[in-house]
Amino acid sequence: MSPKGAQSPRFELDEPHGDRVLVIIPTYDERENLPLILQRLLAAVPSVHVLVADDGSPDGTGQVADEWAARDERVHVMHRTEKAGLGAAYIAGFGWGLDHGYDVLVEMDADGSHPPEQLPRLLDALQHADLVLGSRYVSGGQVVNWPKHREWLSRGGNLYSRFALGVRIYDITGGYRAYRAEVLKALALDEVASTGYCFQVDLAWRTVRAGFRVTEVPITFTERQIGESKMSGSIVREALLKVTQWGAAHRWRQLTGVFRRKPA
Ligand SMILES: Nc1nc2c(ncn2[C@@H]2O[C@H](COP(=O)(O)OP(=O)(O)OP(=O)(O)O)[C@@H](O)[C@H]2O)c(=O)[nH]1
Ligand SMILES: [Mg+2]
Repeated sequence: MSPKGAQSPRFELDEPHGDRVLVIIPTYDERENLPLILQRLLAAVPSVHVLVADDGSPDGTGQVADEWAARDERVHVMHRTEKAGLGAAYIAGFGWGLDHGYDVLVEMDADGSHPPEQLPRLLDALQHADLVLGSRYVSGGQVVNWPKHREWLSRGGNLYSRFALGVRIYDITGGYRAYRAEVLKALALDEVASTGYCFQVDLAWRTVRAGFRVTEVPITFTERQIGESKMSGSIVREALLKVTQWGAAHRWRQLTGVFRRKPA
């Protein structure tokens, strides 16, 4: 334990791990949420840097981010011109983070659903993994205040993905995760076209297929209290269609691999 460990349960990032961590927060109309999440995050893990990737939010979230960046050098802002979806914002954010030499890139929503206080758990697990998923559906994970239909949609999507893709990941749609930079450097990010939840499945699936170590740690996911969800029917349809296609392609590769294998 670090000498400060007794007084503060906070993760002393510079001491045990020495990784440069960038937390990417994509925003669209999160004017009220952004200051709350930045405050919590920078208090919980003061050594991280933050990149707010804003898609020209009409409510002025981009200006709020600029004000923070002007008074805190850990905070950076990427202004994008139009709403192009969560996936595109993350891809741009990852590119920025890799260009700036960060070792670890974290995904976190702005709406408070992903508790920054649990980030140390993800970062600790990353010492023995290449991608750590904050998971609502492993032992110790929790969902708070979510309407039942949203929880069942999420659980159903995860169950379907697990069987379609044949991976033992219980929360592959979740968006609270930490990547080692090596993973993102190895993946062909410019080929990723998924936008909604499907983006999360897409990246985890590419990570698994590339042979990296993926692990899950429990998180407490809390429904947003302020602002509106950007979840939509088209996001669900995109995920269903793509996961089915990836699963079918995977099974086909397995099957043709069996037939191509020479007898001993
Ligand atoms: N830059 C950018 N951020 C987005 C876009 N769509 C959503 N976001 C952000 O992505 C994060 C997750 O979006 P939410 O609307 O909370 O969607 P969700 O968490 O998948 O769905 P809920 O569980 O219903 O809240 C939030 O920080 C949003 O502001 C987008 O098109 N561009
Ligand atoms: Mg949300």
